Amino acid sequence: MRKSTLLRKMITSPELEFLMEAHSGISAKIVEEAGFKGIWASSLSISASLGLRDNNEASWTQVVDVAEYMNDATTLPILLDGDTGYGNFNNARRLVRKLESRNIAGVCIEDKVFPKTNSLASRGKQPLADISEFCGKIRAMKDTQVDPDFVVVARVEAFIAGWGLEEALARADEYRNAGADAILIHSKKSSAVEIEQFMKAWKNPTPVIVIPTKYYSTPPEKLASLGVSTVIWANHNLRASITAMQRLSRQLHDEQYLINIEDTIVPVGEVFRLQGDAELEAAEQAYLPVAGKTINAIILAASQGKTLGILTAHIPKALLKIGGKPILFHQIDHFTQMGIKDIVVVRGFAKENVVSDKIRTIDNDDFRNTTELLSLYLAKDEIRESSIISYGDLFYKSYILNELVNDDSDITIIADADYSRDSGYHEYVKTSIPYSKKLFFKNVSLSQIGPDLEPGEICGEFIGIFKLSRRGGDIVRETLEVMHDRKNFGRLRMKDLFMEILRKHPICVKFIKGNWLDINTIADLQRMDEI
Ligand code: SPV
Ligand code: MG
Repeated sequence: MRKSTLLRKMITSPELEFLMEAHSGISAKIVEEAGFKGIWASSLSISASLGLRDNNEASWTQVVDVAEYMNDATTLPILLDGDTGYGNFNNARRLVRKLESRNIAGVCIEDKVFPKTNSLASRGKQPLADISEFCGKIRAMKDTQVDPDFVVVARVEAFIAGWGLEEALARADEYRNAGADAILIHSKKSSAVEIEQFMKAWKNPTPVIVIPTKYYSTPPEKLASLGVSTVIWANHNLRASITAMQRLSRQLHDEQYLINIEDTIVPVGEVFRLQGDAELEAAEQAYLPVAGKTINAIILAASQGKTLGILTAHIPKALLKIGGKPILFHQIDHFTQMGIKDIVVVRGFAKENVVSDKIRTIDNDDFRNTTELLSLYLAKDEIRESSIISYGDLFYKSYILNELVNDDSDITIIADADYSRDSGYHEYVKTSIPYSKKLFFKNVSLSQIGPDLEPGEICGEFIGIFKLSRRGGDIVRETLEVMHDRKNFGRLRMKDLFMEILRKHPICVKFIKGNWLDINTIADLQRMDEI
């Protein structure tokens, strides 16, 4: 059922119905969870929660924006307190169009003059609108609405302005004739005397709504017996939250300690629940890349990086900073942004510095005598359904990771066709087809890998990141077990693993061109900062 239809049913039902005030998305949600059937988007509460006065200080578009947040947060229909309609008939009908487009169920306008003053304020006059001008406004609003159930409530302020019963009745009757779906008769007396007079004299079928803020001791049964259709609790969530916030702020200011506070307020988890976190979690399951759900990452970050001298005297090279952030944490951020939250780091040198609540760790305490292959061996049981293995000193653009995540070969390594020929250690690759632009991001298979390839054979350079499917993981684990028996295992490199695998299984190569660096020298580090 449309929200407008729900609201219309409420105000025309023979039962006494209640609209509860809300002024924000979260308060709208709270009202719904309490069991109410409809919401009053109060101008007093909305303006106050914005830190403004209820004198049209908030622009009408700002009010409509708040109403939209409220509407998004609840399935309940909202009756917006539209003050005077924010101008003449033209402004009021434009308001109707905007409210309809944002699925607000109805609007109440009051017969005062823009800018209006809150009806309960002791300060300020309450000049009333000209009756015929206000009737024109109602007609314009009714003529504009597209949804026949959109509700227009006409609010009579004759009692508020001190004009008495006769004026109130005359106005209500005119507004009914102009097409109002309901009359809101307002009073600021501390008893319901004016409401009682009005209801006894009101012989029309048009429903009547009241706001008993000031005559709060009047029981709802009394209002029901007078024939009132709907009661608005107009500002009580706002006032309750002010009471709570004042009490808490004072206490925390005085005590400067949370110990006595924590149990008196909702846990943060309740905030998350009200924000609809569970829905987002379910949506993530449904919509994030499939690989992201089961993929995990293993970062090999045990080595010190001696060639970097003083820079790595106390931290491993994976913790060198680029743009103020350690390289390792650039990687961790790339992974988490891809939805890969299961991250294991194999640490070794200065391992006490490699800590984060985003990672688990495995220690390669023999890091001085071993290479990245032994680190991988230590982490082999972490290779699961789909795993990305990466060197810890690798700095790369995140699209490279994206390409790997979406690759479904069993073993895929990334190679840079724009390879370096400096004197450092590089694992060059020879592939089934040499790199060409047409190949960009297509897979080819690895024929050979190592530092000693003939220049004419080199197609690219392994950059230190690869992905394994479940089957690829099994192959790597089995191969590592076989190789582990060799005496010099601790000195073998990743290329030895790949060459061993190639004896029985293919390895895919994805080519990139640049957009990454590893760090072996201070010059590398400077280049990274330039990037
Ligand atoms: C509101 O809630 O903003 C109202 C009711 O308009 S009253 O504050 O009584 O004017
Ligand atoms: Mg108001």
